Amino acid sequence: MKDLVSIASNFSLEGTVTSVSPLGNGLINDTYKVTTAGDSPDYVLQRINNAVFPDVEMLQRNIAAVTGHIRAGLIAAGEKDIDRKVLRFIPLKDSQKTFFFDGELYWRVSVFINDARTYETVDPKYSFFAGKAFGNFEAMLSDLKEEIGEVIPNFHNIEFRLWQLAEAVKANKAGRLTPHSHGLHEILEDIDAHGVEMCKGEQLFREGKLPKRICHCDTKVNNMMFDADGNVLCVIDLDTVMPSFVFSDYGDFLRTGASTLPEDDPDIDGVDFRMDIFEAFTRGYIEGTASFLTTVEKENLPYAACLFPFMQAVRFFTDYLDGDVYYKTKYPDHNLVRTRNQLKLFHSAMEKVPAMKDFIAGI
Ligand code: GN1
Ligand code: MG
Repeated sequence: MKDLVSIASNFSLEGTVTSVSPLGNGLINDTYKVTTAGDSPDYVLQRINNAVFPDVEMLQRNIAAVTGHIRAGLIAAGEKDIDRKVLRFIPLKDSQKTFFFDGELYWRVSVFINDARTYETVDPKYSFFAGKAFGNFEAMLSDLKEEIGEVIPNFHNIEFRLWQLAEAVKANKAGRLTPHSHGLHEILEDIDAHGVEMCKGEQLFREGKLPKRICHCDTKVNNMMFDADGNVLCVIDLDTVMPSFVFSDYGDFLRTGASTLPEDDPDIDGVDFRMDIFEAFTRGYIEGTASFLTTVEKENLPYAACLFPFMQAVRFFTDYLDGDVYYKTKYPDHNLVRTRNQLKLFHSAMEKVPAMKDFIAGI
């Protein structure tokens, strides 16, 4: 294990470091809490997963632009306690860079937010707050001048994800697709039957009817910090912030928040799309985005609620055929179970599209 205290000592921290200990349960980066003596702030030290994010310069430039803009907006609005409402990354001692390369691994440090917590599941009340907070996040970034790079190109482009699946089928790297492989061809047929319909967003974009905006692109509920009274403090995990359709943030939250079961639960029949969470989150999201959301975007929110479980099924199934090289798996068919789970959620959401449309029309 690297000497974490000496890695942290490359950053301009206030105070004396007393301990470094593991923090959180992220799947991509390794995260630690850096505790300092006395009244100095504590910090979060992270090892950046350089395989998933090869362009660390761009990654940190994006995050600096986003956090700097939100910070300026909060100051202009007369907000207090700003270091708990937006992340602050710490530069190195000898340069303005906000990451440190130790010759092998990349590291960064931000201020630790005191007296805050995250949640793994949501009730309708919290999903309303989450909708509003993710909507506000996009609203705050709607007048950002700096260019934000596509840190993972085509990340939420379903046409690209379907192309990747077709390539995985052709290559059949893990040899999992055989004429007799049970159920796999049915999955491909199911995906194929809905592919064109699910590419509607990309089509609207080509027709000039749908904008790209700066989105968070990883809007799981546990990426939001709440204070002790249940108020939203800020949005965290800003690695995937990039230009995308608003469908990304709206749809990916519901994919996790509105499912009756976790994304890898093998009880496929028990997977269902929850309308109570949908309604509360949608109400919050529409309130938070009132300043910019267009009619086309608003009318297609039910499509987004279907697109994200569909896209996740495509991504999981691609990885299954590739031999489990992208997502961490705990058993051989883990990605296949995830695929079936997400396809079930997709169909459940599809059935509820008319009800979703009625609800949105009534707001
Ligand atoms: C990955 O690691 P985590 O859980 O934050 C993935 C998301 C998927 C998610 C599925 C960079 O996110 O896009 O929705 O798994 N992140 C990346 O659980 O690929
Ligand atoms: Mg993440």
